Amino acid sequence: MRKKMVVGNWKMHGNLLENKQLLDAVISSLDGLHEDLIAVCVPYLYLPSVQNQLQSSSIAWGAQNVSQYEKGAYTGEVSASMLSDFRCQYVIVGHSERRMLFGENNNVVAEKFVAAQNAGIIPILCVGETLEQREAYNTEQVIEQQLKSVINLAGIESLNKAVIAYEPVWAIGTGITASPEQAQDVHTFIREGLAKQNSNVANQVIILYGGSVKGSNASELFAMPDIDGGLIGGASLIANDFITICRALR
Ligand code: G2H
Repeated sequence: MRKKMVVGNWKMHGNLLENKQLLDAVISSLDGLHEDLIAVCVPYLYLPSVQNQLQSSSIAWGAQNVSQYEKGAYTGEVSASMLSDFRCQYVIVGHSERRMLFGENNNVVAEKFVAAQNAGIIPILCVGETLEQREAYNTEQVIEQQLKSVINLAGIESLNKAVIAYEPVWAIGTGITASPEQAQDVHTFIREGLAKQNSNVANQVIILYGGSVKGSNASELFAMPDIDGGLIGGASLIANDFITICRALR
């Protein structure tokens, strides 16, 4: 039986006070009361304070990006071992904002995936198509290629220690959510594609849906058989919404 999971992706939002208030509310509603995996991926600078606040709770934390390099003259970069110093359990790799705004291609994303795993951190690998690609009926091809780059570099069994997040780019921060059926179709495609290579990996890998998930639509998305939870952006910044989304896992 796969675990269910909700991950908040705070993106470039928050400050010390707001973060504390948000996590206070989340801890008081969810700590110890859920069997599911709940995590927040926060801006690097806030990792020490978030670690401090969450370390004795059942809520995990992580980062939103990581360097593909171990160490060296890479001004401004943060390595996976640095994230380990702050006990990050997760790191998002290949978010479409990184791919589109910061030029990360499939090869770089695969290297970041490996760097995270080498440091014992679980990568949350984001895949998804743009509107243009969907309208050109290229969704499956795009996602297949995004997964293939990682599998070619790290091997299919690397997905035993990873999470996949399907995030259609056209649904990110737009208020447009993929319908549960649209999302399920892609999740099935991903799982069936993996099953052809390794059925154990396919059965156990957590596949999250991300893209304008809110308290009001989480239940119907999470009710789909291959949607194991969500990667939540905007709504993860609003305590009540995030708590409602976490509760929608059951
Ligand atoms: C997709 C998602 C979180 P939002 O980027 O990764 O953000 O829920 O705001 O669409």
